[in-house]
Amino acid sequence: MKRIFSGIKPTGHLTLGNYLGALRRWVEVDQHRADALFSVVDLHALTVEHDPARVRRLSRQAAALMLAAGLDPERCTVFVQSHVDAHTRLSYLLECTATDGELRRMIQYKEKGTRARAAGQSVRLSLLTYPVLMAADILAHGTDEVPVGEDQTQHVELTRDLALRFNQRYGHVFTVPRATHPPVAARVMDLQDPTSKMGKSHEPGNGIVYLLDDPDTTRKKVMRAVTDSGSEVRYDREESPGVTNLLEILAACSGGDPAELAGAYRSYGDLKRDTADAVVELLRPVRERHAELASDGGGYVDEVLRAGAERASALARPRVDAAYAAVGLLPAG
Ligand code: ATP
Ligand code: LTN
Repeated sequence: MKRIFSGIKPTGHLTLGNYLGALRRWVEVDQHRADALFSVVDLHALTVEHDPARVRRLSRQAAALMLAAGLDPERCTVFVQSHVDAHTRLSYLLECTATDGELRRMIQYKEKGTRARAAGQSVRLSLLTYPVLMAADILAHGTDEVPVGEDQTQHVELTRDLALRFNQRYGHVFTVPRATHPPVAARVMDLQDPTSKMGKSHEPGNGIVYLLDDPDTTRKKVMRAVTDSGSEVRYDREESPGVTNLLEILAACSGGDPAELAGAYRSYGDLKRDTADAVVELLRPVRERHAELASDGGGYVDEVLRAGAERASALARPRVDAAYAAVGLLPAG
């Protein structure tokens, strides 16, 4: 059976981008067709300045939202990355496989590093090495497929390179994974700045729809989305990024094709109204189930995470042990 692995960082409240680009596919497709593991990758949240209490709160909330969105612990494994030692254990071996040049080329490192410096903050070394930990997350579990948004393509490519290099040097230990993306909305853009990605760690504002926003707020954000000069509804990322973003979101919500949908609209107002309705209805059940889960004080979520960590640890340990042996480290006994 195919193995699938993916993760979400507790760096902010989950957004519509996280949902359309990743989580929704995990729920609707991936958990039904493979042995799938989904992780709150909390160690990755420490690569930028963070508040410990907030990371703790957001980790619980991310796990609860993953379950509220429909991940079923009977079908897949849901766990917190830091509960499974294999990830950091393997990360070190992969740091001995990757080169510093490779990591300095990562777009996310360049972007986030620039942002941190501009804010007068130092850049943590872990921001540079973070794609190696991500590779370890993936490779520790013998992953075949990594369902992610488009922004993660480069990191999964690096993971493939590291797996191939390691296997070539030390013998076959790792499966070489590939990234999969949703057919539309693999890169949801900020509604106020449709040339930049909707990111959960960005400064909150009207451009970001959070899964837990109430329907009125969601509607207002979509209705206020920046569109383009002109009035023709065109599906064209370069020339019409704002409208194209709305078309992608609407298509993802309604199961349509964004280019075809463009032909059905005469005005931006109608497009916004339909998109707002579609987003509100799509997120309604997730918000409702999240409220139910939150009302039991988190006991159910904690139990799912405990069982998930146990299964994930058992799954990863033999492969990471094999990697340790392959590079020439003595077995512990
Ligand atoms: P951060 O702002 O801290 O970088 P993020 O919002 O990019 O966070 P992650 O936790 O890094 O979110 O990503 C979880 C998953 O959601 C990944 O598969 C990522 O590709 C996907 N994703 C994140 N933002 C978007 C987006 N705007 N459009 C589509 N997919 C997205
Ligand atoms: N780097 C990813 C989060 C992430 C991930 C993973 C995704 C960490 N480990 C393993 C897929 C598989 C991000 O920034 N979205």
